[in-house]
Amino acid sequence: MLDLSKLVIETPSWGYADSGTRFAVFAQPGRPRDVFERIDDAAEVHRLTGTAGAVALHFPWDAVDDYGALREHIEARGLKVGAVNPNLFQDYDYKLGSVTHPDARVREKAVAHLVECLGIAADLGSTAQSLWLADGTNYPGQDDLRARRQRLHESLSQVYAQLPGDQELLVEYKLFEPAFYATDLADWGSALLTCQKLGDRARVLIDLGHHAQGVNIEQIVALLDAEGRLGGFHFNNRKYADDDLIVGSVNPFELFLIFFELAEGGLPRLTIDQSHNVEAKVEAMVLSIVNLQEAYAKALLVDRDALRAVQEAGDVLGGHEVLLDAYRTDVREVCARARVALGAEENPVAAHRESGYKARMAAERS
Ligand code: LRH
Ligand code: MN
Repeated sequence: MLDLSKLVIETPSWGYADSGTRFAVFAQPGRPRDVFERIDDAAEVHRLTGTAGAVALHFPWDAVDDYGALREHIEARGLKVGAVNPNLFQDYDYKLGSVTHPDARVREKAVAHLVECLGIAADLGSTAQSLWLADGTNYPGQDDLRARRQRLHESLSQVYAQLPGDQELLVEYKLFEPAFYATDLADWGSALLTCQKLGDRARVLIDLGHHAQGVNIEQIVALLDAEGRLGGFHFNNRKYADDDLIVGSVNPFELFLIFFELAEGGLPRLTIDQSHNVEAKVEAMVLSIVNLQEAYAKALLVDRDALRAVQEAGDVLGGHEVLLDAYRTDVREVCARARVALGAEENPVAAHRESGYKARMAAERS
């Protein structure tokens, strides 16, 4: 019997809210109007799927006056607070960078926001800071690349020194955008070096949309996991750049291979990071969780002893065919039974459509 209870996936509060591209934001009827309604949608996704038991929050997007009340609202709906995501990419002062900015006053402001988020996480019972920096430059010569690196480490070490004992720091890298010449944390290597400089509770977060075309992400998973520095994931999928599409919707085989590597070690923090620009947001999140459940179930099917035997025998295709055997297995039925065992829906997407939740929210939240 497949056991999905170990799969605790964080859905992102921002995945339920308005989102779009620089060209347009298409507001959807029934969209949540505040963090409390975003939590309600996250709870509905967990009710349907059984493995979306936590919600990642973003600040100041989810800021409230009373974090105790917010925590109560989240826990009353059977959810846990996932990672806390600071925001150092929207304030005007951060145009030329935040913790890497040439001006010390701007760096101090950025560090103050990061320290504030340590307190918010403590109030909410969150055990992780999930840090993505938009910091970078657009033209050669715009700034000194080494000086920016030094500022980055000086600023983050001030924050790390104040990191409460039960919290970890997840460092997310991204190849480009919004910077289009040099991004200060552009790849796994620069993120890993930064984590090693900061301390043991600093680990790397992999966002599937943050790599150059053709990069072997499952190999990065294996490498970081072997170093004990794999902190977490932002699951989504892309065809071109940071498209933030539904996980598994473009390259389900890659997702399977990532879970194959993950199943080898322990599961790190698993978070969805998507923006649903034209598709129904709650249904998109439900389908994303189902895709993750199925990739995980297929990865658990791999006959690792058989795989090791053919690999040691140098049987080139033997190993590939062992993986294909698991990947080609239809796990929809075993996942349905596993969800029912968790008190969730056999077919969450169909159940969501039949529930009338979308229409009800459109009426209630008009
Ligand atoms: C940056 C990113 C980051 C979030 C943001 C919403 O592209 O992946 O993780 O803060 O999206
Ligand atoms: Mn991300």
